[in-house]
Amino acid sequence: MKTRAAVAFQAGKPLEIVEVDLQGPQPGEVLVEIMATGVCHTDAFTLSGDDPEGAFPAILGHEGAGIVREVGAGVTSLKPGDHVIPLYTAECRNCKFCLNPKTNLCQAVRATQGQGLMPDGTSRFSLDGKPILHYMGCSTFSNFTVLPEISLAKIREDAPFDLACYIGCGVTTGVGVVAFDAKVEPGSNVVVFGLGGIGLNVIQGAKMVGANKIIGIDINPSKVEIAKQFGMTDFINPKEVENVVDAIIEATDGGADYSFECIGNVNTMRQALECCHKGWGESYIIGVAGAGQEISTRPFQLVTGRVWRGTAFGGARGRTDVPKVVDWFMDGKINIKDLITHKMPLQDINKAFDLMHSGESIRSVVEF
Ligand code: NAD
Ligand code: DAO
Ligand code: ZN
Repeated sequence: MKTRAAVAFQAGKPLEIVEVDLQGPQPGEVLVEIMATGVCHTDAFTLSGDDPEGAFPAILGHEGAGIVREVGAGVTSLKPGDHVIPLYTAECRNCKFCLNPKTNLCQAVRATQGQGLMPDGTSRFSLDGKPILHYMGCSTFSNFTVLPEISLAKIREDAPFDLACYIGCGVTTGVGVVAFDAKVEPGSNVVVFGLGGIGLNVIQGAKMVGANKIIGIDINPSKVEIAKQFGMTDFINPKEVENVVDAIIEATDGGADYSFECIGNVNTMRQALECCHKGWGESYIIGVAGAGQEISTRPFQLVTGRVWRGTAFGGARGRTDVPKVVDWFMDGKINIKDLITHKMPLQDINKAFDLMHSGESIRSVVEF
């Protein structure tokens, strides 16, 4: 079949809207009509050429929601008409990783996914007979896309696509790290570094589980209003205090119970660890630092009980946990609407990248 897609032909160049060829689902695969997709920093990172795994031409996008249109042989958990969210972290429920309760990093399709290919080592997309690569196993910047069955979470049908798509990355990453990874207890003091699309979701996750103080850290004071709306109780601008770590320790009677780095900066990662309470404070790295960068701290920070951890996709096991996050949203426990600051049709998708780079948007959503 033919499908409209925004193709990244080259690093650093705008996406081009073209009709591409899409081969139908092979055994174990599913054809999905994407109804809406968010545009995330990771798409921009890959498009910029800085992503060591980035390869072109490719159809980017990994934060979508849509409807199953066809299933390949052997697919048992999905049928045409089902509403789904694509998963950039699959959940096969069978690999060594899925069988270990300590991780959500299913490896069943990891190797081929990283090469922009389906599990059989080929691409379903092509143009003029030449293959176009998939991206993060999702390629949601295409009206129709093909994914492995294990890379799709079935969701309830009353969830609106234009908001639910954000659950495919940003919402689950932020809310999930609080609920699934850190398991933040009610009454905890929480510190969130970076009040962007991820940090605001950490804040609303912390509010949802009943945190006490939720302290936001950002160098951009324009984020304060929306962060307060999502549950931030205190704000510290590092530019306005002598030492941000000392300011947090003072505001929390000794340090954070939990801190979350949602920037991708190795200096703020260190601050996030060192602002944790002696004896038990846990710091989670969510932000992705540039290739080759390294973190450091004095080992005595760990000897004295602080814990440094990292997380991908909020620790969520996609097929199991994404439907739960959709329920939280539909039950009014989390707010997505106010984080979607811009919407546009596919032909204007490059504007979403401009809005992101200028800091004007929290999340742009493309509707097909
Ligand atoms: P964003 O750009 O929307 O937000 C970043 C915020 O950090 C901004 O508000 C900015 O003003 C603030 N900031 C920048 N430098 C700062 C500094 N030195 N001190 C304090 N604040 C500072 O980004 P986002 O979409 O929220 O993504 C955040 C990070 O999370 C990115 O690195 C992204 O790649 C990563 N991410 C990780 C996962 C995961 O699963 N681990 C998933 C999605 C995104
Ligand atoms: O190596 O098993 C693996 C999967 C790694 C996925 C890590 C994702 C980290 C976050 C990147 C940004 C997500 C949009
Ligand atoms: Zn697995």
